[in-house]
Amino acid sequence: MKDKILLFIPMYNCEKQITRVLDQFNDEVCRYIQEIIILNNRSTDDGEQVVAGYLDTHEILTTVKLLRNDENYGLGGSQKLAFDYAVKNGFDYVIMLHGDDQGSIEDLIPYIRRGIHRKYDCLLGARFMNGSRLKGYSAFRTFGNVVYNILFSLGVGQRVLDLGSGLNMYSTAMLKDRFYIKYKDNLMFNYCMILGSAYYGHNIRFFPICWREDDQVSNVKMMNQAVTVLKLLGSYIINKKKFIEAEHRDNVVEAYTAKIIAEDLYQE
Ligand SMILES: Nc1nc2c(ncn2[C@@H]2O[C@H](COP(=O)(O)OP(=O)(O)O)[C@@H](O)[C@H]2O)c(=O)[nH]1
Ligand SMILES: [Mg+2]
Repeated sequence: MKDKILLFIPMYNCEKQITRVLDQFNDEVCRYIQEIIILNNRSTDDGEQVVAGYLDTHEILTTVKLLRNDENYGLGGSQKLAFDYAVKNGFDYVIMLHGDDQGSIEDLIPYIRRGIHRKYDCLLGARFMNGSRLKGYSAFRTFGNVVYNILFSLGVGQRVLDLGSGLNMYSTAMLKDRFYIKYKDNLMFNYCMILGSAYYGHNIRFFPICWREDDQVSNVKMMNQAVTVLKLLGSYIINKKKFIEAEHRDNVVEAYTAKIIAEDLYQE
């Protein structure tokens, strides 16, 4: 039976890049994806109008919905919202592709075509492994990432090849108990996911991706984040159970909710 796959695009202030991301959904890619949701995390630019205009003028051969978060929940909060949506609507898998056009869905399609996703709890895009292609990343930044991957690998006792790229695929079976709900809502959500997955023994497969930085603006404050991430890893190593049970959010959100702004339903 065909898998039901949701793809979500977290969007925050990337009006310049979002149409390039949507252009990636050609007919071949759409064969594997039942629905795309674009989650506008309350952008302050015109991203939402750009997406609505795109949907009016382009035909994408799958259902596409544009949603607006009721509050800015951060990137992690947006992921939680999308995970809930996937579970609630009976999807088997959920894919995240960042809205600022740094990665390509094409890197994942061959794995889906060959059914490799069914053998793992999650497929995580990796920017720093054999076969990955980086464009516009400084040597310093690459080095820093590789060092962190090594530290995390040592900390969790298994190989970690990326702490959080913008292209991942999860089985909803892994997500349905919402083990991640208390993890950070910001850009550090995926670091927590890696630690959580190691704790629960999820079956992770990293796959090489291409990742580009041309006209994107990263919101990662590198030095600040580097220290926070180390503390996160440290607290996990010191007491894993405590880390897993702890509340990591600065601001506890009761429910992550969004409204539908536009939808294009597709009937096969
Ligand atoms: N920074 C940031 N990005 C968000 C948020 N919500 C969704 N995103 C999206 O998450 C992705 C990653 O953010 P970005 O700042 O580019 O981080 P980086 O590419 O990992 O350095 C982009 O596609 C953003 O559009 C948010 O609240 N803050
Ligand atoms: Mg980015």
